[in-house]
Formats: sequence, C-alpha cells, structure tokens
Amino acid sequence: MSVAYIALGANLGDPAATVNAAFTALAGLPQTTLTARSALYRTAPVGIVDQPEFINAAARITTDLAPEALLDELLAIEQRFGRIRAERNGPRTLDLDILLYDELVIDTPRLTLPHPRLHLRAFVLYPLADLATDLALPGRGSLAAWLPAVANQGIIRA
Ligand code: PH2
Ligand code: MG
Ligand code: MG
Repeated sequence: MSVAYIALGANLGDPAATVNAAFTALAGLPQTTLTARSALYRTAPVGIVDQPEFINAAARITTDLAPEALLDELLAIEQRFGRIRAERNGPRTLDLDILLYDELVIDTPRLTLPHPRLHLRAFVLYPLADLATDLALPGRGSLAAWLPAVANQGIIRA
C-alpha cells in the first residue's frame, strides 16, 4: 500500500459540486481507499489570471495502483467530468493532479513527483496542510515552512 496526495481544482460549471463529486469518484477507484479530504477553498487563478476563480481541495488516498496507473485513473475521471484540454493552465471543469506518492521522486515525460510547483501555490499548500500539517515534501523540507511565502495569494475557505 502506498499513500498519495491528490490536488483537486475546478473553475467551470458548478466547481464546488464537481469537486465534491470528484472526492466520491476518488473513493471509488480500484485498489484505493480515500482516507482524508480537505476543506474546499475559493482561490484566485494563478498563471492565466483572466479566468473564473477556482475551487481547490486535496485528498489523501492509500492505493495499490502504481503512479502511472493512478495517473491514468485520474485522467479518466477528468474525462468523465467533461474535461477538454484547450489552453494550458486555462479554465477547466476538473483537474486532478498527483502531488505526492510516498516519498517518490521521479521525472518522466508523463509524471513528475513531487508535483513541480506544489510548494509555490497556496491553492495546493493550504488544502494539503488540512490533511497533514507535519508533511515533508521530498527534497523541499516541510510543508509548513512554505506556507508564509504563499500567504498573500488569494485563498479563502469556501
Ligand atoms: N490550476 C492551474 C493554473 N492555475 N489557479 C488556481 N487558483 N487553482 C488551480 O487549480 C489552478 C490555477 C493549472 O493546473
Ligand atoms: Mg492536471
Ligand atoms: Mg494542475
């Protein structure tokens, strides 16, 4: 069994309903148990700022799926929620990203772990802190140490 953390994000349609439904979809994955879910957060868009605000959250799972198999399952859930890949970093009905998978550090064309920008984004760090305040980010120290640097990014509990 491995422990993985997943980021959930949405900013089209009914984002809060979508993120809640996505938690249920994660709970239904094969060989996987949803063990914790964060609060929902309303967050200002990062990157392309001229798009609707996001609902973001994070989940902790235990799973026997290998990282790439887990990625395939997450992409399939995104598809079920009507994800269309248009503009990079642009609006989406649902985005599911693997943030951490055990202490694994990998960089392949399909998957980089830990997620390369997770320590720079309030919309990832705050939900993650709901799940595990004492979390260590492989190669990047503690999650808690990164929180002050992102506190000025727009984020409020939904
Ligand atoms: N996702 C992005 C780009 N920008 N901004 C917010 N607030 N939340 C996101 O989930 C998000 C973003 C690319 O995945
Ligand atoms: Mg993604
Ligand atoms: Mg993303």
